[in-house]
Amino acid sequence: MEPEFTEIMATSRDWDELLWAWVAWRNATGPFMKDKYTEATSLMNQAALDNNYDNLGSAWRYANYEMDQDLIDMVDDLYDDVKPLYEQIHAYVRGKLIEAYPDHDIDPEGPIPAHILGNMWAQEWNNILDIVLPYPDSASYDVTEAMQNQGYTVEKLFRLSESFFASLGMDNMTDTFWEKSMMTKPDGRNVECHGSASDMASADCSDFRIKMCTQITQDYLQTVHHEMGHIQYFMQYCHQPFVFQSGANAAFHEAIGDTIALSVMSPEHLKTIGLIEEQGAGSDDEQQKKTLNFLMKAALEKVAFLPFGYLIDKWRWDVFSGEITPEEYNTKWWQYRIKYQGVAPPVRRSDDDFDPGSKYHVPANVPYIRYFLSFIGQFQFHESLCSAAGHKGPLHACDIYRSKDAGRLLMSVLSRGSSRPWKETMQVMTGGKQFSADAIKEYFAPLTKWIQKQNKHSKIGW
Ligand code: X8Z
Ligand code: ZN
Repeated sequence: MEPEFTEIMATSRDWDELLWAWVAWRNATGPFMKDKYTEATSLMNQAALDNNYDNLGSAWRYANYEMDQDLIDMVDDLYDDVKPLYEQIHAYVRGKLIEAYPDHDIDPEGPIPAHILGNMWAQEWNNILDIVLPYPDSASYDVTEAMQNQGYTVEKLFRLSESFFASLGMDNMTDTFWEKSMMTKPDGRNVECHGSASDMASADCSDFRIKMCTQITQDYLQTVHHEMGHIQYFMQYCHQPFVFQSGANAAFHEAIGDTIALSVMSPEHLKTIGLIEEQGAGSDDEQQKKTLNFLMKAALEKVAFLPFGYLIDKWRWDVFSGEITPEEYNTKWWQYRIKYQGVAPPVRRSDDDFDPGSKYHVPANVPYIRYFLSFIGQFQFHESLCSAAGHKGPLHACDIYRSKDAGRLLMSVLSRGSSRPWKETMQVMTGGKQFSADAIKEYFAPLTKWIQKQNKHSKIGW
């Protein structure tokens, strides 16, 4: 997968090549897993039952949120709240893809073929920004090229992230971190490349490590911050009794690095670190074009992800409860992909295929709803850190760099670990007890207004 297939999916604009990679990855993963997955599900359900849970889904919801049906209701409500925003982005992107691939009839009122969105699972779409950019003559905020032109190294990405956290008054990475992390793909042996951060539970709080196969692209810059957010969390709650050495809930853990990255990737900050050129303020009109370009890039990352983040565990919860039977695994998978994401398989799928198996977290058995909640919560966190930092102006323009006040608030939240119920920690962080889509909607409000106008004559939905 990394780096070759990741790169093809991100950069190729050749329909057939993309299709080849899309099918090859699924052929190489799913079919071998299907029977094992069925067996593992039944064993894990039995274990959940033995521990007095209804099934594994219920055990996961309880372990990560101390909730069960109320968690399902909560994410359903959040999804309903962001759906109109997603549908607008979806319709706009579909229109642009129809222009970009004129020889393939993409239905202007249907789902989008899943292989042309810049990512193997169509989970984030920022890699097709070039196709979708609202104002191609104005600045684009994709920094991959700038990073490569400036000779960025992997170590530089990690140091950049470390220094942002440090600017808030937080700790640097430990010596052991630098010695024992795996930051690039090694030669001569196979490794699991999917990014991860590990708390090695050393008594003196010194051993924390990241494992990644880092390349010099914007996606990896994002992932470096994501993983370092996990490490900062580990370090901040390390003094807690062992049982409290975890996130307020699983979604908090996922949201910390991403929250920081919202500042790092802001236009202001990218100028500060020289990844985009300092341009004169320009006319109001020019300024607005730049803002829309920037927000489009961010929406392709953050809004496009939401239904994907939602449906993986929708599917697994239904698998674990028995609502979906093994014979229906792949059919239902695609029903959910079409229903929630509005993406369709580019070639016929069969019952022998097992397409959920192509996504790391399914065979690795990592719950996924945490990312859906993180992608909503990180905007709430960003908003409250920005207000702690005294930011004035639109949310998307905020950069909390060097704000010790924002750092103090963040550390007060991280250092609690899971020693308090998450709703109480949410209140410390945001002033309210709940996840709410208000912040993400506010962040994208200028884009939403613009895109609604562009979509006036398009069908919304599929
Ligand atoms: O798996 C991850 C992290 C490790 S916790 C790299 N993420 C999800 C994914 O890659 O599918 C981060 C965003 C969503
Ligand atoms: Zn993570």
